Amino acid sequence: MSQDDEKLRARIMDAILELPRDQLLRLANIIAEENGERQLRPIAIQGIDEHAIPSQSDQSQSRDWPHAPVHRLSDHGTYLVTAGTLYKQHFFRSSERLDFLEGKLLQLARQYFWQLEAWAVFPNHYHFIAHSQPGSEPLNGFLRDLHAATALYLNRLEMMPGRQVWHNFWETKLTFERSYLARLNYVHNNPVKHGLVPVANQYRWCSAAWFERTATPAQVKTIYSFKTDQLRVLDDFEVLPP
Ligand code: NI
Repeated sequence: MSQDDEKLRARIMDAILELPRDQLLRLANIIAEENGERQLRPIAIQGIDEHAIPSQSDQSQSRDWPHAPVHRLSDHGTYLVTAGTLYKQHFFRSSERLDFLEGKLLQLARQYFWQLEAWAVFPNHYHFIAHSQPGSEPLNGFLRDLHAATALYLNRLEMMPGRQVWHNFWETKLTFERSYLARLNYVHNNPVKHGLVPVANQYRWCSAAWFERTATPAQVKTIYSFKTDQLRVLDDFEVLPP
């Protein structure tokens, strides 16, 4: 499949997720007819449960969850990214604001073809590990848009137009398998390091619960067994609970 096809497919899938029920049923009919699968049509329709269709307001359901984790370095580059707010201020200290920041990160990663492998989002900083892929936008552009969109949201909420929200970001290209896997563990479990929860999957705005849901038990066990206390990751943030 060409890159253009991939992009088109991703755009169509995003559009389908937004469709109201009546249009979704029409589309199911069209696909059934195109494929000559008339007998599948009732299944396609029955299979659509109104309550299973995420609504705009249901943040946890409408997340742009990444594809299942791949656990290997990308030929095109795998990066650990950390960004902090200006003076480490707790700008995103509420559930709603963290939802917005995490949601934007997931949405733009998908849109710009960065495959997220681990992430943790806090009121004053975030970390993520992502793979570059063929057709990925440059990391700078991805982060510039993420920071612009989240700063605009925050400044509108607080009526502080033009205020600087983000301080900077730091990226590290990961090139060794072991250091990559150890950093995955570090990011999944970052909410525990910052003292917010006893177990990372209890923290809503990180990848631990998603990772445990999508990876095999053996993969989870392997990655969680990597030592992280000796890692040098830029992470001197005091984090207040949301
Ligand atoms: Ni951190």
